[in-house]
Amino acid sequence: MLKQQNSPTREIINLDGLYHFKVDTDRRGLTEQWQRSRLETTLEMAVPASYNDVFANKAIRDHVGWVWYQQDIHVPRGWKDERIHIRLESATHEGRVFVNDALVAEHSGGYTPFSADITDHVEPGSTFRLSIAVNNELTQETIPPGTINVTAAGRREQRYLHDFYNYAGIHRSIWLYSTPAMRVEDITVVTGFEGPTGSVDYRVDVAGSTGREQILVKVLDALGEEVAAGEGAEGRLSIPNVNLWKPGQGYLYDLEVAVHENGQLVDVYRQPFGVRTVEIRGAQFLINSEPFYFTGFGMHEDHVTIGKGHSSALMVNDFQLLEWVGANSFRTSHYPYSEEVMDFADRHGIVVIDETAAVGMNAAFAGFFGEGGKKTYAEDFVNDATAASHRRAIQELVARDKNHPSVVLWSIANEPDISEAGARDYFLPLAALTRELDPTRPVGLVSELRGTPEANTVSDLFDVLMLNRYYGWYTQTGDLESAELVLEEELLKWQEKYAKPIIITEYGADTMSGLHSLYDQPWSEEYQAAFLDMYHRVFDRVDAVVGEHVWNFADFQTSKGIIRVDGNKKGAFTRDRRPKAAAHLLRRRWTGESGK
Ligand code: GCB
Repeated sequence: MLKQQNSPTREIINLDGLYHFKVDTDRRGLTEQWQRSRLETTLEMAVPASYNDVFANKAIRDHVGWVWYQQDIHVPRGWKDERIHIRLESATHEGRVFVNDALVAEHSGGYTPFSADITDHVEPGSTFRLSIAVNNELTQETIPPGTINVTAAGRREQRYLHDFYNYAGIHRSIWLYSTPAMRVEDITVVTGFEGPTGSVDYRVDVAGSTGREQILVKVLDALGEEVAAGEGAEGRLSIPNVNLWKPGQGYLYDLEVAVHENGQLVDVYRQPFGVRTVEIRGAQFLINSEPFYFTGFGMHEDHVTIGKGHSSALMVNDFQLLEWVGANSFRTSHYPYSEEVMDFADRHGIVVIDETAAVGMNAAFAGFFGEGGKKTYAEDFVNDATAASHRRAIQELVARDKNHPSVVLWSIANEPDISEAGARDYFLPLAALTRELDPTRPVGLVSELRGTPEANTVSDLFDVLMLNRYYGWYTQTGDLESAELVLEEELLKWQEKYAKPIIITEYGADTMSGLHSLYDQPWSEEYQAAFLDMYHRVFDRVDAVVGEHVWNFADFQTSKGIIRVDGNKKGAFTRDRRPKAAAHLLRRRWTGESGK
């Protein structure tokens, strides 16, 4: 799916800002068709942002169900002969879009974009009423899954087994845009190189084809100079003296695709891309045929007040801190991040492990909620409907992110149960689907402690082993000596059994910024630093370890619970992005001499 773009044949209007906002407390909005008139409300809500922390209102923060956004939108008079589209970069977790009275789009999956052609519903030169209903409910049919309970006090309550707050709303931008009737609908770019010559295999899909169009393509370098050209919907182009996209050096080209008819330009679209290769060889992860070692974090889209809302200023600051600390990569734990983040990573040479929102699919975690003995792959938890949503989540992620050079690895789930009967049948088709959609990138799944080298039934299905480990925190608490022994022992078993690259996708300790101790005191800054230091010693002794992602980049909000104190505090930075002692330690390792 292509993003909206300004070009000589297309125009875009950003629809961010304040919307009339109404919480559908009694679940009446859809049946009463609130889109048909002005919302009865005095509340206003900003897009993009999570609504939860914006109002000083517990009922809004804890609301389970639909909320409505509404605004009048003007359509430019100059768009008379154009197709007119609306695109939401996300609506978390389910969105319905109405133009005046009509439903024009519905989408489930809170972190991927969707769009609709609304030409037949609007009049250029006039105004329409845009209403967007957004539902935050998580069920067995959603990714991530969840359940809705009624509390003893009669309140509907959202439960879920993942460890981040269920922020909701319109987290990313909304766009109105025009295209010609015949237009570039999709572009796929796959790159390679031989010596100094880059290769670009491209495919263009055209919508509204008249059957008489001519497709012309050009490769433009970073200065806008043409370096290759061709014709046709598919083909291979060569770039002499190619500038590779490399970690730390995000060199980008544009593939300019022009659709002509009768010698006239009909549509033109520029798709940025980088020339690079990714390959697994034995236990090595190669980018451009060179071994790559991942340093960085599992992150979250999470900030004070705006929750999971995108902010360009805060995004730039996060990337600045990644650079300061010497991180070369991150994982989009535990859902696809905003398209602006992916574009920024491309431009700045930051390597990304791109993850679906399949998180919390593990009955073992239900124990925390007093629901021991539950099964994961069962009618009342991860079932066929969950699998269907999971397939869609993978399809939408690959469709959105396939052309990003920064993305080097797909992570199709975080910490599902991988040893229970049912796990292999569940993941085998999903791994195959991901490879079919994108044969060029390795595929993995992130696993937790219980999926040991002996017990798991799925690790052979994947190209990379991504492991989350918390020895010294959840087990061997405060005992780093023992933790060091069991960690090393386990990693050596993985290395021996699978001979695949291992990325430690999570390791970390909750830490109260400002708490100090002379002893191995969990929650102190010293303990977090000693914990990370110990893991690093072990990583440096295990050859198959090709990456270390600390959990987490920054403290983040979670649902309430007795093991969280106003959120998860495993950040190297606080929630307002101040460095803990651990951040300085990581900086020394990742920018200095020590380390692999
Ligand atoms: C994990 C999860 C992550 C949690 C983390 C923790 O294994 O993948 O979402 O936040 O542990 O801090 O417990």
